[in-house]
Amino acid sequence: MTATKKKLVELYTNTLRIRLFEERVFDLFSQNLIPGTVHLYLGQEAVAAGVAGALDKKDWVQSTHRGHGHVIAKGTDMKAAMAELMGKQTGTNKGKGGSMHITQFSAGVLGATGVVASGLPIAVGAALSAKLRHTNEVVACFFGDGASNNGTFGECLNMSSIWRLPLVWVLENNLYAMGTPIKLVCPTTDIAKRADGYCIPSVIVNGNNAVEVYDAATEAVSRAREGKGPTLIECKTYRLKGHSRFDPGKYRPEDEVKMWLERDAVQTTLQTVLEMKGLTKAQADTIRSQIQRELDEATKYALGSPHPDLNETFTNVYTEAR
Ligand SMILES: Cc1ncc(C[n+]2csc(CCOP(=O)(O)OP(=O)(O)O)c2C)c(N)n1
Ligand SMILES: [Mg+2]
Repeated sequence: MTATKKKLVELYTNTLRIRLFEERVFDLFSQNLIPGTVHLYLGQEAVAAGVAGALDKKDWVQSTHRGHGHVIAKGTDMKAAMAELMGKQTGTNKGKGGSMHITQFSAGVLGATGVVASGLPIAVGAALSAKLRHTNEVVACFFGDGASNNGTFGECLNMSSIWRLPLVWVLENNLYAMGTPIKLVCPTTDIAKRADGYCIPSVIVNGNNAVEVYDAATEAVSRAREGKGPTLIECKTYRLKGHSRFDPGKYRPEDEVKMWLERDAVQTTLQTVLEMKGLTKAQADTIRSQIQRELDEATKYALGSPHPDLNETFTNVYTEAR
């Protein structure tokens, strides 16, 4: 275990921040205050918290359609993220992106994307850019088990390996791609094995424990920064809700859901941090109250923000004519 006491506090705080943010988003979405759709990150919080904890501010993350947790863990302003979800002018993308396009370069967030597996080539490009510019920056790219069956997965892993790019591939294996169980579409549930074919070292971790994810990510980030190339981290995890909107996720067996509820990410991370004496129970309670206040402020800010002006309909949407 490599985490300092300060880091342990950060890991737990970020895991809980994402959980409470997503619970609030679910509530606001149910009240029709968030348009479009949302893919909640509930259940997978420890992955983003652990990976972001191993990155520096100058490093980058590439997100997915299930991206709220990734961008918040990397330091995206919670007010701007909430405003973006509501389509408000004060949002990260001036209200024109919404849930699946939250982007904040100043926080090191390359962006979320609604196109499954489209983040992988973007991450390869960003890592190649960092390498050519000698910036010493590292890129962490999140993607799902479903995305690993897309052709870009093979192309991108190959390129990242042959060019020794400063990349960390973070595979969030939550066992489902929409309603399709992984067992139906993958010959193995340990997708990390595929990295061997590209000579990329890989590791499988409990994605519901931010401390375990952090340890693996720290090693992967060091390798990347030292010019030794990419690592793939497969995080075993589970989403607590359905795929999106009001999908009740009824296709999942009850005993499977029960087993994963017993491995809850917030509880597992808290237990580890308490055992490692990073926090006391009383301190953990104080952290929860602080996050609730932060969240109340972000919600109030987003609700009180204006929608984009009609005159700005096409601003930042198309490139200017030359
Ligand atoms: C190229 C493409 N194909 C299909 C879809 C529809 N779609 C949205 S999410 C999803 C499942 C993705 O599964 P996974 O990568 O495991 O991510 P998870 O939803 O489990 O986080 C699919 C098929 C899409 N958005 N883009
Ligand atoms: Mg999945």
